[in-house]
Amino acid sequence: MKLLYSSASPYSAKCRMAAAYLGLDIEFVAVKTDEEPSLLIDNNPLGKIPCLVREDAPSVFDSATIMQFFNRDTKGKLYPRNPVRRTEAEVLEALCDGVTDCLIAIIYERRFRPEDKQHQPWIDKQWAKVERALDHLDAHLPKTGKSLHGGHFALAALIGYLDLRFAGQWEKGHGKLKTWRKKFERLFPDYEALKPQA
Ligand SMILES: N[C@@H](CCC(=O)N[C@@H](CS)C(=O)NCC(=O)O)C(=O)O
Repeated sequence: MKLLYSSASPYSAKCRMAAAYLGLDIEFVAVKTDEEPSLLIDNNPLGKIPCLVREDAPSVFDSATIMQFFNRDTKGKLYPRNPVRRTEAEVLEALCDGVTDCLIAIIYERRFRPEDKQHQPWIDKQWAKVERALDHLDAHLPKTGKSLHGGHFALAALIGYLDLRFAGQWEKGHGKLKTWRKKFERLFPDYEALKPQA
């Protein structure tokens, strides 16, 4: 299997970290989404990463679906079996991915629109969602024991993306999230190599 990714992509980082944690035999293939290579659009018409390309089987996207595929492929090693804990892990992942959606929307507004067409109130609305969600996460940090789950990887990918693109803008009032990142790094030493990076 091949996982199409880019090094800065937070959704890709989530899946790459999970794959490494599970010890899956997957080749990571870097792609440039802007160039729309056929390897990507033939496997995901949306032209988005991450995308898992399988031999003799349809490709799998998006990142949450890939995580569930990894979980089934490892007979349940990526999410808790207990139904209450499982729902908590999935909601945590949905929240972190949702914050990431807001951050990506801000980045794309600035990157793809000419300066005079960028709409600051819309950017501000996205940032308000980010702040609200970070406040919530800081106040409700997930428990992190020896075994990690999909929600932990989503949170670690989100923090890595904040560090990469919004350094100096997100940390104030979110000290517990910063401490959590250090704890996560100790439990998952590959974080430094796999977190979103330029
Ligand atoms: N909901 C999707 C979002 C994926 C996504 O937006 N990925 C970005 C890179 S971080 C992308 O491929 N952007 C290229 C594009 O939108 O054309 C997921 O969780 O996989």
